[in-house]
Amino acid sequence: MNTIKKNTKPTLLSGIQPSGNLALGNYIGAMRNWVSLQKDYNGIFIVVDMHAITVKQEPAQLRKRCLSFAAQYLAAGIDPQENIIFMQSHVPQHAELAWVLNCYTYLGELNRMTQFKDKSKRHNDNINAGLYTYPALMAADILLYQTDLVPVGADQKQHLELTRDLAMRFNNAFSPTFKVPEPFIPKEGARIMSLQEPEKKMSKSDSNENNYIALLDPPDVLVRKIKRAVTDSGREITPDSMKNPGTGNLLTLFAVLSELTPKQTIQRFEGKQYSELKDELADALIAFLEPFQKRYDKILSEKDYLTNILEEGAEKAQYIARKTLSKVYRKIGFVAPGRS
Ligand code: ATP
Ligand code: LTN
Repeated sequence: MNTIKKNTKPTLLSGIQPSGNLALGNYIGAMRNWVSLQKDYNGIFIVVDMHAITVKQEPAQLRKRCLSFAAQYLAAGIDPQENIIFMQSHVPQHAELAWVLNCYTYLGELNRMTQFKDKSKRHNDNINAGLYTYPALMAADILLYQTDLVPVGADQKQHLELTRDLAMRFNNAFSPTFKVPEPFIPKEGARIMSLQEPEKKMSKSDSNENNYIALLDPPDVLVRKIKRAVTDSGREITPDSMKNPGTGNLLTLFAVLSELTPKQTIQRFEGKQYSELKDELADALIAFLEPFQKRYDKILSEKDYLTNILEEGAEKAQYIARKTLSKVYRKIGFVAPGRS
């Protein structure tokens, strides 16, 4: 009798660029769902270093941050025994498939990408070709692994739609090659807003550190950032507070961290002063981040542990990626090495 059980779990894949300091928006919009979904999927979690260089990075800092991000994936609760965790640049098939997909992506499609438009404005001294073709590399990340589900924040919806279009375009032009992935965008917290400028999203590489909570911020910094967060000009929480960008954002943060619905959160704070919401939110944040930071410090103190996980992750990833890429090369008409 065959005792080897076939692994029939679907594949879940996501990645974050090691730019800036991993922030609460990234955790709530993306990582939290990686953790909660991992038991039902084969998880693949990537530190997308190649995407990070689409904006200027200081090499020594980038090197440190890549390892720090991997350690934070683990500290958040990604189980390295059950999932594949690796650095994008350790698996050359990402760049290779990205090139092919670039040749099936229309300029009109790339011109519509809002992330490109936003980043071109923010980095107008460095509007490079990589920033423009970024979505083809992201599609390669996803399609190489025959991914079923991609948990991301709301800002990535457009990139996911392009990924799906590219998969279908390729499958139709040749024959079924790629699985067409589904996005997973959470109902609550898909778009956490900036603390000081709540009309824009919280972003880990914001030049103003007061705009975001970093997962590695020490308690006194957390408290200070929450105290300074912008609310509306009222004083007390009302059912309408959810609609205000600043106050609503703080209520959403509290709801997510305390696992309450928005309605339960309003009930809890209705009639209370904004300062009470801020105090309770700061306490909830400290209760969540302190153990996270302890786990992080421990992981970083065992350097080989992380290096081994990443090495093993890259090996497993390459095994899967090679299979998809060789299919793609065959279908588009490249001659396999050693054949004539
Ligand atoms: P950067 O400022 O470096 O561009 P970012 O904070 O926008 O970074 P990304 O690396 O683009 O982060 O995103 C990583 C993941 O976090 C993605 O799934 C993205 O959708 C999610 N995410 C980013 N910002 C937020 C946010 N404010 N609210 C919810 N999810 C977010
Ligand atoms: N573009 C994403 C990061 C990213 C990603 C991925 C997310 C790169 N490759 C694959 C999910 C799956 C962003 O958040 N800016």
